[in-house]
Amino acid sequence: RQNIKQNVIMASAVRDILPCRSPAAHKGMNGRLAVVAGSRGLSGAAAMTAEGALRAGAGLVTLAAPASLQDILAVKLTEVMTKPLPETATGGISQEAVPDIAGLSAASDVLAIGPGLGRHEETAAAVRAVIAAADCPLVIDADALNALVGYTDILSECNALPVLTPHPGEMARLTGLSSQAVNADRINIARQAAAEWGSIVVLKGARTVVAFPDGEVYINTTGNAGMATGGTGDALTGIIAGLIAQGLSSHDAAVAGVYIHGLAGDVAAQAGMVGMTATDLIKAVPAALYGIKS
Ligand code: B4P
Ligand code: MG
Repeated sequence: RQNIKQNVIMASAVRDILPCRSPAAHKGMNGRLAVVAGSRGLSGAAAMTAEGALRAGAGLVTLAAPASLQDILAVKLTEVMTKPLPETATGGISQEAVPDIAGLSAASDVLAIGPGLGRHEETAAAVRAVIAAADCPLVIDADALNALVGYTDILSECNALPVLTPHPGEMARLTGLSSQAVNADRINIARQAAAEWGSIVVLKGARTVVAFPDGEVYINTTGNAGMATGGTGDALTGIIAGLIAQGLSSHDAAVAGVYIHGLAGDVAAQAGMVGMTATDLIKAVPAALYGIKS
């Protein structure tokens, strides 16, 4: 175990990983990305995930959300396409949404699922069906992680290595530990989970840990306490998916994504750390990308 690679994420490595935009690029070359997110009262999480993906450079982003959120999402979002999904009486996606999402995933380079979906059991079952059937790479966050509590074995049915992005509270639910116990041994817990679930595990918080099934671990150094505010996790989900859409492997997108996300938080904090918002961070992603490349 002692010999397993443990790395700090370096700017130079992220620079090498990031895609170079061809001067002749068109939007079709920068990937098609689908986001499955949102429920009644949680439209912001869905919007921020989609915007994080766009700001990371994804070409075309489609947000699939419960039908009753369509009007509000159309006002919030300008560049993102929306797809209305069948919903439960409580305003979360229903089982009938599963074939629609399967069709969307077949036409997408990556699917980000989870932010703001809510915890209704029918929604959770639909999420599990989507994860088991998806035929593109997945980024799994928030309520899609909650849907996996007791069902992590379905992750082995994924075609590509899924990226899971739990905060310590979500990791605690998935492992049965307390969040204090998770935080007390972050590297080993992320590493064990990655091996057990056959997944890339991004354990968030100050010094986010990215762990791979072979035991390789990366620790992030960007970011600041101003990011401890609602929605920054949704932005990360979008950023990682946005990098996969542009052709990065899930491995490279997870490593580069957490670095870029933290750097965007650092850029946003230059205007004041306390009181910065997730929207400020999302708007700073292009400057963070530019800073890494130049
Ligand atoms: P939820 O209510 O599920 O919150 P959320 O919708 O997931 O919020 P969001 O998506 O914006 O934030 P996320 O944490 O995903 O859960 C919140 C609850 O979870 C808390 O009340 C708490 O109980 C528990 N919890 C969360 N974080 C915890 C922690 N570190 N220790 C113990 N319990 C915790 O994403 C936030 C993003 O900001 C991540 O990318 C993270 O790495 C970054 N970030 C946050 N604080 C940072 C810091 N100090 N330095 C650098 N980066 C930081
Ligand atoms: Mg979150």
